[in-house]
Amino acid sequence: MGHPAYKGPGAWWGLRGYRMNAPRHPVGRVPPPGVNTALSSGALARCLLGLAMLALALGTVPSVNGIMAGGETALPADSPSNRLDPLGAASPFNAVGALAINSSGFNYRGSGVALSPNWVLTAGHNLDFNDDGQPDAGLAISFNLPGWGAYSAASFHIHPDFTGFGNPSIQHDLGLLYFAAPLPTGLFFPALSCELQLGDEVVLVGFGRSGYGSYGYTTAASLTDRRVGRNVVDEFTSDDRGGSLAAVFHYDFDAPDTAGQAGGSLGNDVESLIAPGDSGGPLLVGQGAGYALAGINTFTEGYGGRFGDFGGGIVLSPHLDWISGVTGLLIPEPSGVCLLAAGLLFAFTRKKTFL
Ligand SMILES: [Ca+2]
Ligand SMILES: [Ca+2]
Repeated sequence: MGHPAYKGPGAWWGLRGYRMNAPRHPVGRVPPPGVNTALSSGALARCLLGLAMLALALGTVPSVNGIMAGGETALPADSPSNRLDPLGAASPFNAVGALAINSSGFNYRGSGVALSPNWVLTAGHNLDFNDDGQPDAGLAISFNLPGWGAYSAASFHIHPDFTGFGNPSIQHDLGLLYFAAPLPTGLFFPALSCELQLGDEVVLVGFGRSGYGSYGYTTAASLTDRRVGRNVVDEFTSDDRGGSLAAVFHYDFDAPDTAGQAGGSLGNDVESLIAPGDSGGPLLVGQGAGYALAGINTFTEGYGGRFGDFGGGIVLSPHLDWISGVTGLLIPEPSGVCLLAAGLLFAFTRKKTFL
């Protein structure tokens, strides 16, 4: 169920008290599994790319389901494999890649989204494992795009107001990766000029762990398994440096028996929560035939991916100037135009799934 709407700057602390027993986790710091399947590519991917481009042109972007699956025995039936995006290079989410991160000799997994041929946006904490708010010395990251390949980042940039995760704040948790050699042609970069609103139905994309809302994680994070899910924005926390700008978004992982209720589940095979390894992945809203980037997923609160846990991340619109300043990308002023388009898109595509 949705928790109470955000009522002002003081509500954040009440919220923290309410969740005092629910540990907050960055969702990028997971060791890799022992074996990583090689990325696939080739004729099938090119064929699927053509189909996806046709689908985009016709306004029929496939609707797909979540990262954490629903209840194991609830209906509609669901599973982690049901939440996979199998389209590889042809996916409308083909700009969302997995991060293979090495810092101080340890390997981690995360997610990120390409903004342009040379820039990828992710969570700041994916670049900062000693929590000092700065990219770690000797950091090495490859960006893995299913159906395309792996690409090595040349340099790293963390938002200047990021303190290190929870050290003391989780806000401004954004990082940029620069690629000296361009990423492949054909990526569907998300639009950046969208203002996130309470109640928005959002799409979550990432390469993190999956499992069942009934009892938690059952799969590892990977460089190949991109999953896509949905939820509804329940609440914002305002900027902890002052002002009223929405800085952090929150949503809850509703159990299937709340489907149809106000603030309840979007359906057992739709409602989702992010999980370890999804950190840095995008929070998207529909915009026309594509998607706009409205936030970056950075944390969960709760008990290991179960119903009743919370997810959240960084609202992007206050940071577009920073992104533009670092990358040189020209970004239009945010507008609410995408929201109407989102409603139309979701109404049009709700019955379609990848599988
Ligand atoms: Ca650091
Ligand atoms: Ca929810």
